[in-house]
Amino acid sequence: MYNGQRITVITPCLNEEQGIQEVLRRMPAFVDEVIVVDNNSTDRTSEVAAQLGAKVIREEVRGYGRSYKRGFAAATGDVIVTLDGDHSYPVDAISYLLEAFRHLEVDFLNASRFPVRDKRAMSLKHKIGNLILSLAMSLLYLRWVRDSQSGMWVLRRSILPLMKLESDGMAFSEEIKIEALKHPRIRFGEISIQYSSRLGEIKLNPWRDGFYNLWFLLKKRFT
Ligand SMILES: Nc1nc2c(ncn2[C@@H]2O[C@H](COP(=O)(O)OP(=O)(O)O)[C@@H](O)[C@H]2O)c(=O)[nH]1
Ligand SMILES: [Mg+2]
Repeated sequence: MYNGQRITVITPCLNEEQGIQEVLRRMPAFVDEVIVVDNNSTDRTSEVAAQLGAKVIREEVRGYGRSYKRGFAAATGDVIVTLDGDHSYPVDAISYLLEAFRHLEVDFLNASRFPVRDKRAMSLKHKIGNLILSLAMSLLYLRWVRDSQSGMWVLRRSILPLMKLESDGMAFSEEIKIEALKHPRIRFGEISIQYSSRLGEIKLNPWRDGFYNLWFLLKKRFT
């Protein structure tokens, strides 16, 4: 419980046995429920997560968005916090984000990774790609969003039925932000966090996912 609210943390994992250990070891005690959505990892992700107290859900169909939708359906907390299982997002900043969520009086808070202080955390290619995607989203929806691709958010569980979440893949990250910021009843905010280099291997394919996400933005805006 945090300020009288039940807190659920959701982490999608595909072969993150190394990262998920660090994430779960650092999980603050006030978190009521941790859900790890595993997509048939071939390493020990599920075992490690279960051992460290997470509720493990096995999703058969691959995909980042698909996994989040499974996790959301299983979540019971009032407030949901999300992050990757690769230990690149700051687990110890969850209380800071929950405080900001309350003080800014928002329903969806995006954790922006910019400015990136750790030089190894994000390549120049990723930074440029991210800037293009974030500028495109900001222009298409007339709302400044610095990090349209961040995987760390805080949201009230009660807003989930207000959003139409269709993407099963990496575009889910931008889709949930678009759904949040364009809905008149959802208050959207963004705040900076520290981002570090991930443990284990990256699952994102920068060119394929980058261009697909740009196309997804345009399609979502104009159809
Ligand atoms: N369950 C599940 N998790 C995934 C899938 N693809 C990526 N992930 C997880 O989603 C998070 C984001 O992927 P990552 O490779 O870190 O991408 P990046 O942070 O955008 O560079 C990580 O925790 C991955 O393990 C998937 O198909 N299924
Ligand atoms: Mg990551």
